[in-house]
Amino acid sequence: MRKTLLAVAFFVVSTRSGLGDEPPVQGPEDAACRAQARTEVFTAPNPNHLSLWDLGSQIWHSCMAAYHGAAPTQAVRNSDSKAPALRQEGGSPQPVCTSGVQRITATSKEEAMLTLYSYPSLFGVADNNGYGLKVFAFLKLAGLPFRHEHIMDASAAPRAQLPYIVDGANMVGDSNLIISYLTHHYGLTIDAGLKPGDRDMGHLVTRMLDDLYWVMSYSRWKDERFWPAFRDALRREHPELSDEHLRKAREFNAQRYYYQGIGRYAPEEAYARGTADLQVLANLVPASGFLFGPRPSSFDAAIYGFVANIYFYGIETPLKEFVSSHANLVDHCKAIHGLIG
Ligand SMILES: N[C@@H](CCC(=O)N[C@@H](CS)C(=O)NCC(=O)O)C(=O)O
Repeated sequence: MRKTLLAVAFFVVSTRSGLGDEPPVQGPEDAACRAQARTEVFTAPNPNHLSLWDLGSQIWHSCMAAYHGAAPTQAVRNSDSKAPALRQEGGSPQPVCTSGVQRITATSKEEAMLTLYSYPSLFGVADNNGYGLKVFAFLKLAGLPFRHEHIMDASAAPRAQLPYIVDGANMVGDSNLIISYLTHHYGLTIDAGLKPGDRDMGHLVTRMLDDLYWVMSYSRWKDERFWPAFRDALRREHPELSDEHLRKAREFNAQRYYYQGIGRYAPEEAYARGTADLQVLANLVPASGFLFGPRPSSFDAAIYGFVANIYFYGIETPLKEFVSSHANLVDHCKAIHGLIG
């Protein structure tokens, strides 16, 4: 019992403050593996019924072993994109850790710098995808210098999804894991003042935005009323996109929506889902300041990632109509936009 409490305390303390009584972080691998253990400990298979502490330690140890025992990896250029692809010598692409951080070797000084790989900009926002814009805003708000590479081919990314970062020898995918990695790796204090309840609420808001993503994406690619305006904006700002490219992307998205489920909703049903999420945001975001006070946290970056991708678009979807008619959401969006501009 005492052990379980200690284990929970370890994860709670370390997740809450990034400091607590945890021993000092011993390097990037240690930071990354701690982040991985925290992320996975509540969901990892546990056939031997280990305590949270032991399970967390096991995840940490196998992550560290993967770093130290794995064959050397090297980054190679993907001929179709500017993104580095991961290749393990003598074999097919293979991540060192199944989630969290992968180890690569930067091939140039440029690649050694923290680099965000994400989708292209649109309508004046730095990434037309909410997840990538979240990370972009986070990096700006946290004041970390980085390079931004806009790409469209996600095949080189961990899990083949954008965004991802390359930071020296580390490659991390998934917007939330990226934020967690950067916070621990660089000792960032952007969320240091948050209370435990703020972090829980922030987590729920983040997951709700993951759901809003689908409705937002549906409004662009699937709803026949808005697709032409979205297509034309993409073509205008990114003339390199061919008709064939767009046709394939639309087809691919239609499949994703179908299997995720949103594709089986009639437009008005889908927007009812999206505006219900936005209503919760409108209830939570204060009339001035940020979600948890006068200074923005990583959760404000997450809100911005999705709301800016609705508000700044010259496409009058029901989602945009909702945001535009809520002054607190508009002011929040403009405030973050101003801070990171
Ligand atoms: N959980 C991920 C989600 C990222 C995501 O859904 N990325 C999509 C955006 S469209 C993607 O890159 N999809 C490419 C594909 O599935 O091929 C995060 O938070 O970063």
